[in-house]
Amino acid sequence: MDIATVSTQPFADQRPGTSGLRKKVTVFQQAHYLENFVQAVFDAIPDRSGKTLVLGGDGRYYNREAIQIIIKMAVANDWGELLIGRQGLFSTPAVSHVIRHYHARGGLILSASHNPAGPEHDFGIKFNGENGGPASESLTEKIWAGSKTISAYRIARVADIDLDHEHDLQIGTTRIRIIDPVRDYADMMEKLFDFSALARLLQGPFRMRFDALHAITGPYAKEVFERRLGAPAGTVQNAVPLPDFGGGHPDPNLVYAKPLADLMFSEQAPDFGAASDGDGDRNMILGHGAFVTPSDSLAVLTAQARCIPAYASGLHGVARSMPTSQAADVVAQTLGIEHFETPTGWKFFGNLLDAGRITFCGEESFGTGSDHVREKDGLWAVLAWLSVLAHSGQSVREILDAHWQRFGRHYYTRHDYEELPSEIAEEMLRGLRAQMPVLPGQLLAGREVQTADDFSYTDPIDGSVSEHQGLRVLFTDGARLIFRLSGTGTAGATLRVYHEAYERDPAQLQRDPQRYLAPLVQLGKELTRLETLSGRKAPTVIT
Ligand code: G16
Repeated sequence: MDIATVSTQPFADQRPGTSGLRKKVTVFQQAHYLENFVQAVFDAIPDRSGKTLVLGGDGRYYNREAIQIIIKMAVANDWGELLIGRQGLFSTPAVSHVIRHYHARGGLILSASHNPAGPEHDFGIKFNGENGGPASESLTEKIWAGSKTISAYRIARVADIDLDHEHDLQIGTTRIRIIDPVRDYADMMEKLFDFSALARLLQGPFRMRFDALHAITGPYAKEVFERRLGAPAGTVQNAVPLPDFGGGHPDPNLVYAKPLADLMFSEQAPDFGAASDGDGDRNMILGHGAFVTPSDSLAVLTAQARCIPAYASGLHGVARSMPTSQAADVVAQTLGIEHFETPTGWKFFGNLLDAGRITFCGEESFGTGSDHVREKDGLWAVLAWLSVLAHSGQSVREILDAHWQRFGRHYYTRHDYEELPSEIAEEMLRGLRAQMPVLPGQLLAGREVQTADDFSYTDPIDGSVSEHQGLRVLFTDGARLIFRLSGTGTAGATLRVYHEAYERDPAQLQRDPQRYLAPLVQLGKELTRLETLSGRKAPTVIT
């Protein structure tokens, strides 16, 4: 077999962000760009020889081309076996499961998550390790360092392989298996949840709508909800993954999944609505006239875990990312289990999950999951909610109301300002940071500031420290105002401002979050001099 060593030059922009390397497709299409990054990943895993690598993506534009390149590079870099999803498809949680199930050394996931797809839009790649989770901070740094000094990559000069049928083949010393991307994952769901109870629910008068947004969860949701659980045909909408996601933005929130949101707030609403994102790890949960914030979703599932067979014996603990509301903490304190606050990024949950310190974890960015894999898992969250509904016989609205009555409500909203010039976004944060020493003790937006800091995290398992994870203004009444720049955008800078306030008064639990939080929203704009510096009067997206 002809293995070529190709000379190359480093690219300066291959530092992975919150979740791998995400760039415009046109950036990835530059000669050697993908190859350099893949070689940097392989070089960071010196023990790869003879081991198994899982490979697949969310089906977006450039998925197939990238997979063919990676196959040839994996062969040239001594991988012993490749497990590839048929048609090059895998959801992110399915890759995490397949890595664990087949004891692979890791996996490469091709996705830019919820970002739009197509020749003018986004592509991405990330490496997950043998625990099934995103590469650690230290491995990520190693990959980045390698990308800055790379001078050559290795690639086998062989023909493209057939990705469309399940089959096995051998190239050199590498065995290649094209496998069903759905079966193993669906089997796992069947073990975690009571499928008989869920089938009774979905085959009765109960109606649900799942919107796959033309992205990867379509085949998974069809298999789980319609085929295995017997929900009526049509329960899953937009179920065929398209290379451009149908021209949409597969981000399951009230803005980008608007048709579903409109349906759920209409007279014709089914009992339950849900959506997932481009690569299947995010989720949005809706009831008739009810939207469950991701922070509340984590708290409700933590409180109701006994409704799900796999978790009926109790949870070890729960973790949330720092900007996620503190709703789950209140539940954990009541249940007497540990709770943790990590930086943004699923990778930070990995050590806690591996050490058995937590069972559930979640993020405000529409991510919820458990120790069954090491990624957030959209369909898992939907099945978890269905389990709660089936067990309680209550509606989503009733469950939320009862939860707030018992634990209080954490009003919450995130405002995103997308595609800001980077220097303007940096200036806003610099200005805020400069004021922080004098904020404690001040009365702002009717609340007293307790502390103001830049969040730093010490991993309780390995002691590693991650600094500069977001600016926080914390108030004495538990309210919080948080500012950070997104690590997943591909154009300019995205400023995220997170607003949260805790309400215990039973008469104040049904307020509109935007109105309730308006003083904090205004304060956030003032502290960053947002309008003056950016000229923006309103956020691009509110979640
Ligand atoms: C990724 C990470 C999440 C993170 C989210 C938003 O999600 O896996 O942990 O919360 O990005 O990150 P940021 O606020 O930096 O944009 P996904 O679904 O995009 O892979």
